[in-house]
Amino acid sequence: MYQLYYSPGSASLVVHWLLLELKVPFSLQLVDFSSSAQKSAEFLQKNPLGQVPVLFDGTMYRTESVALLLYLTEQHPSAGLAPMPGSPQRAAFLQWLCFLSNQLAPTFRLWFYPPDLGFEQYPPALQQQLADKITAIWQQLELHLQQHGPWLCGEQFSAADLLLTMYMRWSRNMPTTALAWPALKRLADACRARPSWQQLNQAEGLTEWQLS
Ligand SMILES: N[C@@H](CCC(=O)N[C@@H](CS)C(=O)NCC(=O)O)C(=O)O
Repeated sequence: MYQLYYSPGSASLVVHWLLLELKVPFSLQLVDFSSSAQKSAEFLQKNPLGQVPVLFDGTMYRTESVALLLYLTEQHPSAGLAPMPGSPQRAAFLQWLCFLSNQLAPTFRLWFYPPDLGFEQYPPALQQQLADKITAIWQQLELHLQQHGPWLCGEQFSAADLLLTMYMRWSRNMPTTALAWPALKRLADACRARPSWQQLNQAEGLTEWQLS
């Protein structure tokens, strides 16, 4: 049975969501950020970076959300949540997972963690630059979805769409939320219509997000 170390709404969300979609047994271990539990000696043994998600798979503690998406979808291929190696859509699946984790995730990390760059609070110009960079990425994704959607991998829904929806949720308190882009909103609405989304929100105590 899997054990997921998580913090509500954080990068562990997509792994939690995927486990629900896969309908495999798992348990949740809350990592309490308010008491810096992610930096405790015990947790650092599981992930020396002091970050969630961490997944115990019965053998090892494994980290990195995108690696976990690849790992879990390959472990449970019958769920059909990823084009498998050798299938025509596999390259697109890998491309979009890497795009999201290389472009969007590091920019969001900087947005949410000014101390990573030595700031308590960003100077307004730097904050604006980060917001602009995220906006440019939404724009690029919107164009892709309009031309090749409705999902990131075209006609095939996949775990990459869950990952994108998690990142979109992170923009909910930004000056422009990702829901302002119509094809992105359609994708997020379709993902949020899945029963697993309600289960996830309930389990993590999250509130829904809207176009403000
Ligand atoms: N590349 C990692 C990033 C994980 C990450 O940044 N997690 C954040 C939550 S979104 C975290 O654990 N932050 C706690 C901290 O840095 O103290 C992944 O995708 O798994």
